[in-house]
Amino acid sequence: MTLKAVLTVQPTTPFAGQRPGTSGLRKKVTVFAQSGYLENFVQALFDVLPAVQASPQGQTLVLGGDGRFHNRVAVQTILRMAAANGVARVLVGQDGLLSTPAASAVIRKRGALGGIILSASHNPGGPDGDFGIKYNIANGGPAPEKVTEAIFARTQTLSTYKIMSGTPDVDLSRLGESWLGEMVVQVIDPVDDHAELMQQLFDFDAMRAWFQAGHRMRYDAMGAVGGPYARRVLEGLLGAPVGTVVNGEPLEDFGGHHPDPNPVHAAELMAAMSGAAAPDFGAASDGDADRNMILGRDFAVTPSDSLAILAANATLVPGYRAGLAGVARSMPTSQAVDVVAKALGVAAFETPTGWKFFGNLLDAGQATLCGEESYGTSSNHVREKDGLWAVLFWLNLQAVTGKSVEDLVRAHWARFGRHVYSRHDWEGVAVAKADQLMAALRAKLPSLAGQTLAPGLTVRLADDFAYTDPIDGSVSTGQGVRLLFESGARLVFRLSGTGTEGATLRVYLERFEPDPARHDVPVQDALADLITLADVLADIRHLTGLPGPTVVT
Ligand code: VG1
Ligand code: CO
Repeated sequence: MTLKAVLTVQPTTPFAGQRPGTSGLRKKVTVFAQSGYLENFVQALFDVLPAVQASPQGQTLVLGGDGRFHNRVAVQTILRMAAANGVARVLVGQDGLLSTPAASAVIRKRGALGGIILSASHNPGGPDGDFGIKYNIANGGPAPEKVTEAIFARTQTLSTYKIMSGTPDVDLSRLGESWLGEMVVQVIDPVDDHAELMQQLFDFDAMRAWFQAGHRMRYDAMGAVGGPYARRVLEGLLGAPVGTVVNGEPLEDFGGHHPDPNPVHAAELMAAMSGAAAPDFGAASDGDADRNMILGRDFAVTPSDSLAILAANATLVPGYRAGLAGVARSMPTSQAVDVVAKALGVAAFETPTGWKFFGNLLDAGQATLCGEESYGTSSNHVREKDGLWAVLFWLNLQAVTGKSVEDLVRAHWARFGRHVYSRHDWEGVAVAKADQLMAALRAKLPSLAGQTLAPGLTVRLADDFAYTDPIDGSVSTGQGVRLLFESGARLVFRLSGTGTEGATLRVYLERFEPDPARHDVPVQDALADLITLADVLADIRHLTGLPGPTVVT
């Protein structure tokens, strides 16, 4: 007997606070699990699509997530709602899984109208953890602000949502097609399209030979969705020994890990990469596998440096043999890549934080590589940051140059100078205090230009970063307070837009060091005067009530 799906129009009332942040709507699982919460957001999306993009009726959408707690339930709800809203076909990753870069690749390759990605990325998971949802448009990239703002506005007015009922959950464990009402649900292998794309970009023969020569690597997937992707490529296609990928099984609570690949949360990998017996190459990805951490033996690569080094060496990799059209970085990311762009004679763009701001530059062919200081790097092959892509880029460079990670970084510093860089996060700050701190800083800005705030730190420019998109002219203001000093040093303050509890103040510190003799000065020492200045200027300790930053990367 086949059960017939029944279209139900369900009354609902708006929830406050459904405005997407830096990367989608992120809240506690307990918030998302409330009856109607996810449904309202998804219906708002379907309601605004005709105005901001195209009607979802008769279209194909992509759906998947990082596998965190609530992913399975949410996928079934969204499938029922897609069917009720007239979507013709949904491509859903097996078991509801798709990494963020893979979702981007699938949207592009299959010509979908867009995709819904279920992830709170680097935020912790589990029943007490975070959940998230975001919409990506037809280019495979995060929806721009005009779309997310329209969705938010609609969440404040809607009074019903549409959903199919009367049928059991769709079986997502097997590949293939089934019907949900008039809609086709096509369960796809979550890895295939992405793995194929990687083979088009990188020198797989050279990387295979690198492993065959006995080099060793450790890839920590942090119990998140990156495991299957890394295993297929590294242990499968490249012949790396089984066990190269650790924590490779996607788990609903990430095995208790905080899936944020930085030296603090990837402490296990840091330890494994220390000492003479450590592997040659270490890497990690985050909850949705769009971030990357790159390590050599006893050596960590700063993400801003990583972007600059990939740009400087891009022509050594098949996919970028013809050179770069341009590069782009988020404002808080160090200026290391700007120096490379200058040497290459290509444009360097500076955008607000968040991958959505790179989409237009990539679509217009003005930028080839993009990156953020927050362990995010990618290129025009997708419209998201891509963890495994960055790892393979570094592997490809090691394989064709015969140099270690540390050698590659040191050679780069010797040629271009070092942009000494650190980010200090002050987490769990009361929202009112954080707002007060930023408001006080903004009020000070007009008085700062030209002032010498500490020895060697004369302000050249102090502003609240605003960005005009060079392609569509859209303007984004209030993107972070920045102080640029005559020496090239920078100090940037902004509040996180991805957290779910209190506020997080991010302080970004940067100083240029041309002298190779000083490239080994410990980073926090080299930045000590900027660290002190930041505290004095923004009264951080006093206003946050914290004795020091909670995370230093
Ligand atoms: C953080 C990072 C930002 C990144 C964003 C999403 O945002 O700073 O660079 O794009 O996370 O990354 P915020 O607003 O908290 O500083 V992911 O991997 O969480 O999607
Ligand atoms: Co992420």
